[in-house]
Amino acid sequence: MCRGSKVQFSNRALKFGLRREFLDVMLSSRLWNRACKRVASVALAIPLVPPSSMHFPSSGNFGRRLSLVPAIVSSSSRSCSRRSASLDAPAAAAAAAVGVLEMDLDLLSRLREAADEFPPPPGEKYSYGTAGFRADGSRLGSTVFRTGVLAALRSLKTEKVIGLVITASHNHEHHNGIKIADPDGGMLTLDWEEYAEMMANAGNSDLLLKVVEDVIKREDIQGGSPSGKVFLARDTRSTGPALIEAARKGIEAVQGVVAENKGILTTPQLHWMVRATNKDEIGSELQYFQTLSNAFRLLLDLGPSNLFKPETLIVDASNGVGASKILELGQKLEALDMEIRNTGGKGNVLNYLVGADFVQKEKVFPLNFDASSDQDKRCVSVDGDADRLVYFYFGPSQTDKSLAMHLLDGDKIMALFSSFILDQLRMMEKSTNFVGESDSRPPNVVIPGYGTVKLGVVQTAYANGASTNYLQQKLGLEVALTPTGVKHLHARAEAYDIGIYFEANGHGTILMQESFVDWLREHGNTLPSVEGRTAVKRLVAVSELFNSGVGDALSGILMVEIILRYREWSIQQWDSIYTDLPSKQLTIKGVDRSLITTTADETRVKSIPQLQDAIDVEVAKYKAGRSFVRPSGTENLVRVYAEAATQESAVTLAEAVGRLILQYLQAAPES
Ligand code: 16G
Ligand code: ZN
Repeated sequence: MCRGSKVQFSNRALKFGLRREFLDVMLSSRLWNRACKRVASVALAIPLVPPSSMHFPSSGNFGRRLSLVPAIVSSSSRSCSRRSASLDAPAAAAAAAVGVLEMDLDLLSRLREAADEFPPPPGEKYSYGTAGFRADGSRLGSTVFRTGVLAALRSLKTEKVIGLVITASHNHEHHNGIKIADPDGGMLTLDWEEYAEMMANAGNSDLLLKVVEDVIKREDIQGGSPSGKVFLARDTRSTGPALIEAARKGIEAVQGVVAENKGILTTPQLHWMVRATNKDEIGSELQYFQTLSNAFRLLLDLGPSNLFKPETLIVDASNGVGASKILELGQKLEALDMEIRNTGGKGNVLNYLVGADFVQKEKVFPLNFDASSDQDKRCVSVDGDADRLVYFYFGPSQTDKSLAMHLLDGDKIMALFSSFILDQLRMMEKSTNFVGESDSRPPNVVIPGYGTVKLGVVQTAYANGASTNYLQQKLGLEVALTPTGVKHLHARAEAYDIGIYFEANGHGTILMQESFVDWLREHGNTLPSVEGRTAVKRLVAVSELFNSGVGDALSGILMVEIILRYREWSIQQWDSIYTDLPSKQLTIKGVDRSLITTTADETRVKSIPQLQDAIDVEVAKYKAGRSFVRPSGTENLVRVYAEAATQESAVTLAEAVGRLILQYLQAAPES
């Protein structure tokens, strides 16, 4: 920072001379750390009019003294000793007299040197995308280092612990990625994504320093105390350890910030630990397991007596981090029998033909599952970093007698959760003998003493039309649509007292406002009936079970398993709450995805109106047809979604729209 301040302060110095105002500016600048201030104090202590005992060359009244500031500043990105060497004689003497020469001098004194170790690969352009940076793991060192720097600055800015996780989620093993968890355990605030991109794309260390200094200025970040801390974690990818080291170096290149490596964790675990730590709770992994398993047990205890016990749950762990974590969780839960498959190890490739993304997108069962030997069993797939889950089973297909895989995706999970939460609210409402007026009908529930409890669900354009219909028509809920990406759904869900969000791909959570949960804790036991009070306790337990920062496959599994027990439902009964409209997803590679921009809900192309017109014409040919295209935020491709009355027509529609993309994007001018 001091280094970057060089130009700024040199100019100011020229303008002000070495007048007291200038030094005052220096001293009051929040960009200067204590050490810089001390050196400036020393300068202030030197009389402004040179004492007769000191002889300055005749470069004007202040010429000699002017060099003090640039000298301090210009050396500030180097070591202290080099800095002191560049102080001019009187300043050095004065500084030495008060013993400041060996002090750490500023926030970024180590950054340049550290950054030089991680030069950015030429010609790459990084985008923070839907959920952090993603690229081939071997080419991510510089981006990870720089994101480490940003996380450190974010920690100084917020004066809280920040999280940084190295993962590429459901993507191939050779990919990797990095994303930041904010102090509340949520995703990095959108305003800072721009900084992340500016830093990742700075062409060399000088430019990086410049960007960092700008961020420091814009955010008015101060060094010194309190110091910052960043928790680091990674998934099981082979490039993970080297990238963790790059992140650590980035974090610790910022003076006063330390990295704490939490080892291998699921993404949601890291988010949870950051949130808990910042709330002055115990933010350990052990406590995470304890919290989830306690909430699970409590919910079972609060359920109907003689709780129904379903068969063993079969878990596809995607050969990822979820395998060991689900095993560990399972060991704490007597009431949940699980058989875990695709646990990684030799020859078992992360996310390859396994995992939630594969199962949900391809609608195919994962490796090591078998339609006939696993027939009717309740199965769940999580993704590579265990923040998504989808359920499935093998049973007779709807069209013939053959065995088919039946998918219960994020939409169906959300439908299950929403109906459960709604039941609890209705029980509380009933308990108060509240005679509902129009505003107590869905989506609102009125609890005297609290008022209207706002319950809402959030989906994206990928939500199956049948699920939206179920939520709106059957449950009477308000359904909000946002762009793809948890950060968007999460932000929208925060508008409710209880916001439930899920993407069809299985990422989602139940979010409860802290003020609502506080009210439940404080006043819930005043509800007149046992049923009402029990419902309150269940809601409080649900708030404990769920990771309120991001979706968590482990919480999701526990919640599904609880509701099935309460309802005494098999997976088939759960599946039958509505029937999905047939759908198909495709990806189109080899086109410039940046040429496509869409409306906010991602259902229509904005940038190429002719393409949208052509899609409309195609969709109109199909009964119950719906299709949209959007550029991926995580991969270099365009995605196509299509829905129609039959599976064959959904596939044909998706393929037709895919051809339109090729036709229009290849014809479109270069961006
Ligand atoms: C990431 C997002 C997920 C989103 C997906 C879209 C998080 C934690 N994850 O996995 O929400 O659905 O990207 O990917 O935000 P796409 O842009 O490639 O379609
Ligand atoms: Zn994931």
